[in-house]
Amino acid sequence: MRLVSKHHWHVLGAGAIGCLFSQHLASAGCAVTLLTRGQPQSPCARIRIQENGVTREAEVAVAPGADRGRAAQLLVATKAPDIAGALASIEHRIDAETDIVLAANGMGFVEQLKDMLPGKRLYLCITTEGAHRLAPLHVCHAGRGVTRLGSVDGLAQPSWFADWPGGELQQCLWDAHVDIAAWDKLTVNCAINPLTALHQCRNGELGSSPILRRKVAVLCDEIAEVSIARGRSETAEALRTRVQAVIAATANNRSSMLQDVAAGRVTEIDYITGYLVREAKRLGVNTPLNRELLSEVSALHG
Ligand code: KPL
Repeated sequence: MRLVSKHHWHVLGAGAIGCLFSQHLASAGCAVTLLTRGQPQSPCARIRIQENGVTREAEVAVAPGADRGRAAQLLVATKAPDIAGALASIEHRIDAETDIVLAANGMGFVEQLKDMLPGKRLYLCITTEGAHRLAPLHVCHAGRGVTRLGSVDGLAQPSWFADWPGGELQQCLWDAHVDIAAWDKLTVNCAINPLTALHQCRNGELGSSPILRRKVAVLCDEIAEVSIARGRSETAEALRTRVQAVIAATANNRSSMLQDVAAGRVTEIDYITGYLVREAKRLGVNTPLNRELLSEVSALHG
């Protein structure tokens, strides 16, 4: 049986990951409040998570972000380009004791937030749980993964971490080097997401189409060179193997970037390939195919 926690989580972003974690935390005994941009229709809502024909549900509170009331534990599950705006809209709820947990894809937003909210305690949540939205507050939990939480400043594990492991998050751990996990996830996203968005294909096609498989290999060569320049020891061959394993494990997925493009939303390209290309430039590494994909995907929502 899980221990009842007294932590109250405020959540920004009711997409697939926001709903998945909100339902999980509510089932663990936490109070959960979804913060909305406008006035919600009702002060509470039911989140439904579907997995292999079984539905898990949880009742959560819903409140306008603009209302008063401090957020002690704040989970930010918006897309990377929306984080700064979402946090600015609820700045009045954030104080010196607020712990901000960022669960977006990509990198580069931590630096932005350090300027915007100096001295605030920031944490990353790097997850490979597979989830997509079926309808508002209704999510398909399509694949189990690993969730790593850690402080961007190397702070010790906080008491609220106890809310996370267990239940449906079977592999959830505290990671003192979560920045490495973030980079490793970014490298996989760089190799998969832009190609699937441009070729409008499921992840599996990057393994089955010889032309796309070749492009993935070239991307991995470039990405591994940047990783090595940053001090990571993973070879291009090891990265190719890791990426092909993710492609095989998520063959039926439509990547998050493909879903954004299909829905006409701004993509996270600037925080994924854009971040890699900026790092490559800083370190003097040439990444022509990544640069090409960056400009092609950026042009889709130019
Ligand atoms: O993280 C993903 C994404 O779509 O953003 C992958 C691993 C590529 C799975 O689709």
